[in-house]
Amino acid sequence: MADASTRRGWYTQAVSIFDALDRQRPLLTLALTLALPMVGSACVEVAGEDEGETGEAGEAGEAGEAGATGQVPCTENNQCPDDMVCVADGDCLSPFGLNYQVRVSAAYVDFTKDGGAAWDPLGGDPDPFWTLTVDGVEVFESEPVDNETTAMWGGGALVEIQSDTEIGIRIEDNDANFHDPIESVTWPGLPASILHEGRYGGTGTNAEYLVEFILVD
Ligand SMILES: [Ca+2]
Ligand SMILES: [Ca+2]
Repeated sequence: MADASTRRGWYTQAVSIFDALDRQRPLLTLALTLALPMVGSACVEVAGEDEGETGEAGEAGEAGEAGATGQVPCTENNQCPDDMVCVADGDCLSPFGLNYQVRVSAAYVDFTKDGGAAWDPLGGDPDPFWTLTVDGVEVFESEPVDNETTAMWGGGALVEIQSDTEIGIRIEDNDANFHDPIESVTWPGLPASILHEGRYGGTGTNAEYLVEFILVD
């Protein structure tokens, strides 16, 4: 079909295309360099899927865990095992025997009491405040937030929490005579996982609320 001169023609054309590519090599190199991060991450994902079934990939995972226990300095709790916290010098430690700023940071109270009655005798929204007890002793009472179903607080109390420290939280509607209970929770000893998370989200019949445990060390 094609005689020798036509083949030579193709050859010459091919050579000139390669020459052109060669001249553009710096540009191609630049383009590849820019594309590499994307290509790289795609490769990692594919490799993970492929090697996930092999034993060796599993061992690599264990090595990562070992690093998180202390060899690699941590900067936040979620770099530590689920029952540990990250302290200021970068070590993952037991969460107990350390100081925490404890507070209810938010409460979202229902518009009425459980059963449908208004929070106040003459109607009106609740006036939430919260108290903290440690081993049965009240150590902190927040300011009330007047006539709001959504309340937020800063501050709180500094508490050294041991594994058997009893922590109690009570959220109430501030009233002249009798404070209507909103929600309460008591831990005979806080689970390490809550201190690791640094927070506890509660849901009751009258409100949802968030308790924070902020490590201070
Ligand atoms: Ca009330
Ligand atoms: Ca009120």
